[in-house]
Amino acid sequence: MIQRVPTFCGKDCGGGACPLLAIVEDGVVTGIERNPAGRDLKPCPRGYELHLAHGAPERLLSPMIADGPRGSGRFREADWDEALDLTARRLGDVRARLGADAVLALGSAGSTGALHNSENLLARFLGAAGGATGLSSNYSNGAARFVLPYLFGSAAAESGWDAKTVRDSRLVVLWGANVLEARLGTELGTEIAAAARAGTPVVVIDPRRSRTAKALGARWIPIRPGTDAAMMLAVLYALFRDGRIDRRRADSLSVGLDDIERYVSGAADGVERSPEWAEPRCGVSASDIEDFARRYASARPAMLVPGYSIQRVRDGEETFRLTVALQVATGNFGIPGGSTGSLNNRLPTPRAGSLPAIDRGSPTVPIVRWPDAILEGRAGGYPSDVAAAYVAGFNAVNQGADCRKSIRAMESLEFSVCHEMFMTPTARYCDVVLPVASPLEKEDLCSPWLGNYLLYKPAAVTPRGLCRSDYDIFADLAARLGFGAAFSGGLDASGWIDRFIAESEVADEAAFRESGVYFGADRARVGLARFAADPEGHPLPTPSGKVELRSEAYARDTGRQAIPAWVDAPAAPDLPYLLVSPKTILRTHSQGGGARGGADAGELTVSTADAERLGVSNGDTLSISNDGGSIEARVVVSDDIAAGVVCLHEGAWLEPGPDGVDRGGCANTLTSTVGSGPATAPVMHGLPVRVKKAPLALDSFD
Ligand SMILES: Nc1nc2c(c(=O)[nH]1)N[C@H]1C(S)=C(S)[C@@H](COP(=O)(O)OP(=O)(O)OC[C@H]3O[C@@H](n4cnc5c(=O)[nH]c(N)nc54)[C@H](O)[C@@H]3O)O[C@H]1N2
Ligand SMILES: Nc1nc2c(c(=O)[nH]1)N[C@H]1C(S)=C(S)[C@@H](COP(=O)(O)OP(=O)(O)OC[C@H]3O[C@@H](n4cnc5c(=O)[nH]c(N)nc54)[C@H](O)[C@@H]3O)O[C@H]1N2
Ligand SMILES: [Mo]
Repeated sequence: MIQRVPTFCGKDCGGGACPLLAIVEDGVVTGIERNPAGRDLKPCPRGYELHLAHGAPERLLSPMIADGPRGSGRFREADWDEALDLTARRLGDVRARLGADAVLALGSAGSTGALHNSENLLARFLGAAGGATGLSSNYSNGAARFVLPYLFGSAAAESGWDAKTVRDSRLVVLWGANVLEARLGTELGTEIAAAARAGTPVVVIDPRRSRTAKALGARWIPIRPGTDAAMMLAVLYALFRDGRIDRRRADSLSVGLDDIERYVSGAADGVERSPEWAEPRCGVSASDIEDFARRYASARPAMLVPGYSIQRVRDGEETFRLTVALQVATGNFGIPGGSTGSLNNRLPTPRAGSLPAIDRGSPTVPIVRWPDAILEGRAGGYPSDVAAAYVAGFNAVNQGADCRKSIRAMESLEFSVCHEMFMTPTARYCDVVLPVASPLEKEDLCSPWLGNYLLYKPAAVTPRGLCRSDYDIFADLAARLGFGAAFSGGLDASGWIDRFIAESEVADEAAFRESGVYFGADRARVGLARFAADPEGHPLPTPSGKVELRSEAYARDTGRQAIPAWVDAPAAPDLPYLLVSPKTILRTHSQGGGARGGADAGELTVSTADAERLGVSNGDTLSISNDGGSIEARVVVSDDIAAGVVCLHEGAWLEPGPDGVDRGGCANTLTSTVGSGPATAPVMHGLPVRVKKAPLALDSFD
């Protein structure tokens, strides 16, 4: 018998909330289709492959206990009783001797449903236990989320806009946003593609001629990574100089434009931040900057879509403050077809119940510093001395910065446990690995990153092997540790889902469960539109009541300038190339980065000019290195990347050889845990590196 069951992947992939149907034949998922109830919402290739990861031969099907040194990959299978008793005993022991804060909660992007959210469940479990050391911020948009409250106050949560408003745009600027590949919500790419087909011009500012740029026939402005703030200042310079800013309007919405004008014009310090000033910094010619400024100012409305990439760089905080300055200065703020702040503050999704947090006021460390917090503890200024880690839904060693430091941190722990579907580079360093259910094995609800809808899925099939959901694992462990009821609230997983739906705005529950999709009324909302229409009548909750392009609070808290500014990077003549490590359409982060799906793993894209300079062609091996480590990767020569920039897609699995050189192509071999600026957010683009033809490895003769 063939059934079609509504489902979604629940991955933190920018889509994640794509309406799918699982085709179930005799208890086996044989394929994935688009769910027609999702109307215009288009799933991506990763959604259509959901059953492949679920059914993969490499999937962990039983609890595993380390049976060799950490990292050796030697494990033995165990049953749940043994694995959970061991985990309860070791965690209980660390907590009893050293206190609750000695356990570090390492949760990230694993799964993101309303209930089966690995990060939230981990936090709730450790909260119910009495606390732990947690992580603050995230890898995605740490710098953006840090600065937006200074700009908008608590209304930061209402900035953003719905994808349907792209229809009102006369120009779309994708500034470091590769929306057809690195999705920012399920709808945005589709809407931008439809607008482009209908004739709306699209400009892509990106070191790479991305898939999106190519597919949309966009005008491509190649830029040196990490230098967007310099170009943005030069665009503002040109707008001020040419009198293209409606000052009365802009001043009614914001404070600080006068200071920004003094800064860019040179009145403040004698340095003009002109297009000629920006050219050598960002690699975009002064005439291209002038041309862009003219186009952006004369198309109204124009939508500037800031990708998260432009803030995952050194001083990424400033870039995001400048995108808002541009939106305000050009009169595009808070209007349909324009853009308002950032997409990472999604507008409200339809009301539904959610899992209550258990907050013990526990200490946190910035996520990018998790290895430092383990290695240095209180002596290094961190809030606790960590002796154990609980990892759920996080390939921390691979996806966090500085793999070598991460490995040292994992090796130094007394005990570590993780919930995983696969034996990832992180799982290899854990003492206990617990096999989790796949997205097709769990009932859940979810809401999207961007958009006004909810999805529901029943479990399509029962779990493979001994796999269990994170919820069930935590509930069992909590019971063994004596706080079962505090964790579960007396409900099992389906009890919680019933409650979430009962608390939702969905009127016809049966129809929702049947179709798997519920749409909110308005899908073309514009964040902060009421404020933009009547700034005096609906002031923002900021000191001035307006958008704070100049923020005294920011200056006070961070020691930086009150207005967004540019500081040149320290010179690094021995590291002449800049590395970017963007997302690929093939993967969600590192999922499928190992034995499965990592087709591009270990490939380094270099420009034709650089390939000539380096004397390499397709298939040759290049070594990419800095003080943090070294990678050897296969060359792919391309005309779609700026000279001086090299690209390794993020998510490939680390494969360090005995010489310490990574041959898996994991970009985080080269990233650092220092962080961006005041937000201490990750820096994963624009990393200075050296690139050389690799010496012929002896083992290539094996
Ligand atoms: N397929 C896929 N989509 C995803 C994800 C995934 O794993 N796979 N992950 C999701 C998640 S969690 C997140 S946080 C978002 C992240 O979304 P983003 O951060 O926007 O994604 P990236 O791929 O890092 O970068 C997007 C584009 O910016 C370019 N770029 C890199 N550095 C710079 C720079 O300094 N300046 C400019 N102008 N451009 C630059 C890259 O070449 C790339 O084409 O993506 C989401 N979407
Ligand atoms: N160099 C570089 N590094 C980056 C980035 C970059 O642009 N460049 N991007 C960063 C960004 S934006 C992000 S969000 C992070 C993401 O990094 P991570 O949060 O590590 O995300 P994933 O690699 O998807 O790993 C999630 C893990 O959860 C597992 N998993 C899947 N489903 C479940 C489940 O239901 N329960 C549990 N317990 N586990 C599950 C998967 O098998 C996978 O190993 O990476 C960051 N790292
Ligand atoms: Mo992310």
